[in-house]
Amino acid sequence: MITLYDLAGADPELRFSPYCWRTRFALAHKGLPVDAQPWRFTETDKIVFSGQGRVPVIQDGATVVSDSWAIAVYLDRAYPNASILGGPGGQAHARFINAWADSVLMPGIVTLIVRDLLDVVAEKDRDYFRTSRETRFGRTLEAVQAGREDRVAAFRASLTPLRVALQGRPWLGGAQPSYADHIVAGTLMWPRCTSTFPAIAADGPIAEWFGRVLDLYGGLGRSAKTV
Ligand SMILES: N[C@@H](CCC(=O)N[C@@H](CS)C(=O)NCC(=O)O)C(=O)O
Repeated sequence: MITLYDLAGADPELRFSPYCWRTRFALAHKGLPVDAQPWRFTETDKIVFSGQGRVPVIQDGATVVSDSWAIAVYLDRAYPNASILGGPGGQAHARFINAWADSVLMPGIVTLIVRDLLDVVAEKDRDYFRTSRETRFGRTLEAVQAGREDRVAAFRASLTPLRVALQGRPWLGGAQPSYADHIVAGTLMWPRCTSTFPAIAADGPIAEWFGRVLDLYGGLGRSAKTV
């Protein structure tokens, strides 16, 4: 069984990392059983064997892989059935989606929920979380999140490429879901699990597609713990 080190909150059942969710969906797509171990920000000693300090990390027998993208590439190489990347061309396209999610989608979401995140992280992570994120933003978490009701329309407008890509199509992967779907839906699991603030609109092509992803793999996303 593959072991996944998976970011958890104060509640060990609350799994909320946008990167770990990409890996969870990818593993489920391939039907690979996973032992998803709860990991907290301050538990870097637990993943020191991976040579870095971030999750997801997977251990598959003697093989250790960190970084959600590297894990997706590894999984398709080690377990070619039910491909998530769809060969070199598909991998190149998914690489763009990954870059878009990391450089546009995530920065858009974080300013809507970062103060809410403080309420869900483990007690022992709270100081680290506040200090590291406030250093990054140069402002308090409260100041970063303030005014989100006024900013959410601009965030939703920034999702137009996603909305257009999904119009009349069931999946980003085409007729079947692919890692492109896992990347974007995994990222959207982050606000879904940690905040009651509606980052995405309740209706329209994105909500409909996200609903379909939540129902995949026996309802893996839909049944996940939320605040
Ligand atoms: N590029 C990495 C990013 C991984 C990452 O940043 N993970 C976060 C959890 S969502 C983390 O471990 N953060 C540790 C920290 O902030 O100290 C990937 O795609 O896996």
